[in-house]
Amino acid sequence: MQQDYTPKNKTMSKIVFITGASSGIGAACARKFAKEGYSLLLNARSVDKLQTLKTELENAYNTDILLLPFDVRDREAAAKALATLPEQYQSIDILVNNAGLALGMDKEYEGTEENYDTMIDTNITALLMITRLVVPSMVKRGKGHIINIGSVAGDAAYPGGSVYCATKAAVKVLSDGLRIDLVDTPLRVTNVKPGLVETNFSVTRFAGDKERADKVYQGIKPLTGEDIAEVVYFAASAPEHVQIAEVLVLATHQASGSLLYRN
Ligand code: 8X3
Repeated sequence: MQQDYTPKNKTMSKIVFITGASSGIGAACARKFAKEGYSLLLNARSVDKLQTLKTELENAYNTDILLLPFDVRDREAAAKALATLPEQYQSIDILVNNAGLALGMDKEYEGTEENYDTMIDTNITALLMITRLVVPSMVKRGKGHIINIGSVAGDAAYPGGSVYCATKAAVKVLSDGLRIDLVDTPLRVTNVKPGLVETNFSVTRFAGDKERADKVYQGIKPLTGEDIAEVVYFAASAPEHVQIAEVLVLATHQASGSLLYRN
């Protein structure tokens, strides 16, 4: 994919790198940070979806955007993309580790190996590997913020959520561990834990079954990707001495991963 690296803005503004940016919470974060004047590094698997988002954002805001189309599970592709960033995009200020998914709602002893591998590889291993690739240069520069998109699902297991919940519990522990490891640096680590957010999350979870996915949001007003992007941006824009370590964001009629009130 040929891209023009010439920045529109002579002095590049702060740079945010968002994984899984082509839809849902990731795309909402891209819109919010672009609106606030950030330059964007946008990752997802689909070049077409990324390109559509890039065009939308470039038309709406004065922003510089570079697309990094690779599967976050592909370590070689991730390492290559980050090692060959054009110079003006190398100083990443904020990493939003958003790429993640749930597949199925099976009992732990009945789900497929493939679904389990995909969730664990994407939600845990890839998040860790992207962190491993990005954070050393932040440490060297003494500047940076890692924002992991966890989930209320990481707080406790719910029926049919065993493996997904386990991956989000891992995101919490990786966030806490990273915060410990960076305590002697100016870097900050935030774990944003959304509850019910209406995106393509449930359509993906139910393998494209839109009717089943729609039922998840029936009788309750869910959060939107934009609601979560506002929280992510709040954490990112807090004064430098303020580290928003963890935020649980629920719909008003949601009390936990397994308790919702529907009317
Ligand atoms: C998504 C939240 O409650 O649908 O991470 O698992 S939930």
